[in-house]
Amino acid sequence: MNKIALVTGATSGIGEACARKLAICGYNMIITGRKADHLDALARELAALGVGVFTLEFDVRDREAATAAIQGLPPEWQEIDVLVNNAGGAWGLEPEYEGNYEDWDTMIDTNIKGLLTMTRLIVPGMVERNRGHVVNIGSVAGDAAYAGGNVYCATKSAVKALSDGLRIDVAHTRVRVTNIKPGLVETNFSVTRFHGDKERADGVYKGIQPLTGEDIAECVAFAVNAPEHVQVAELLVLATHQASGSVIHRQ
Ligand code: 8X3
Repeated sequence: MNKIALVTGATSGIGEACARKLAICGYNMIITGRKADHLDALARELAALGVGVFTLEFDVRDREAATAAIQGLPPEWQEIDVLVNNAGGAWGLEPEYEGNYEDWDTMIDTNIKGLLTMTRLIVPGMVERNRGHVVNIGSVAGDAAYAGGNVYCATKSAVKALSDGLRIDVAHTRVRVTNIKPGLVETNFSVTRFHGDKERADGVYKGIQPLTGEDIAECVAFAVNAPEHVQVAELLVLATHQASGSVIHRQ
């Protein structure tokens, strides 16, 4: 029986690339997201790779829906070996004193509370089985704040603290915890941040070759496929001409 991996926010970007990569690695995949049609299309693609696929349509912000989805998994899908907490994003780039309350709530509810909910639902089984791997998608933004990043950076700092905290709490087990911290990755990330302003989003990646979702998926696979005694605790992955969240050399 293949191992099982669950990826949240699998309908686009890093999540979609992770789902594809882990399926290629032979995992049976549970893919979750908010868009049923995207989930179905990806499920068909992954199934064609010869692995089992289960789709769960819910928003990680909806704790009741997340709980019902995970608790309602058929018995053969319940023993999740790898949880990729990917669902998240950035909304807005205003100065903190001018920020939008709704954007703040969306980021805090998705990037922090959603990740916590999934962890709370899935990690007890891992601890009980004494095996498993949690991969949290953090960010270079969690290492230091950058202009306008304020709340987004804070949520990614929280992902670092929650990854470190979980690693401590499961240190007596064989469960591993990895925090992957990407820099500039060209996905829908900036389109979301700028509320659909594609031109402004494109500007973020002007003059620099950004990372791709696939680059990050490779890092996830590296951590997950490492020998059992190896725990990749953290990986900071930047574009070559990026030195930090705020230092980017553009050509
Ligand atoms: C995404 C990376 O540098 O745009 O988390 O914040 S950055």
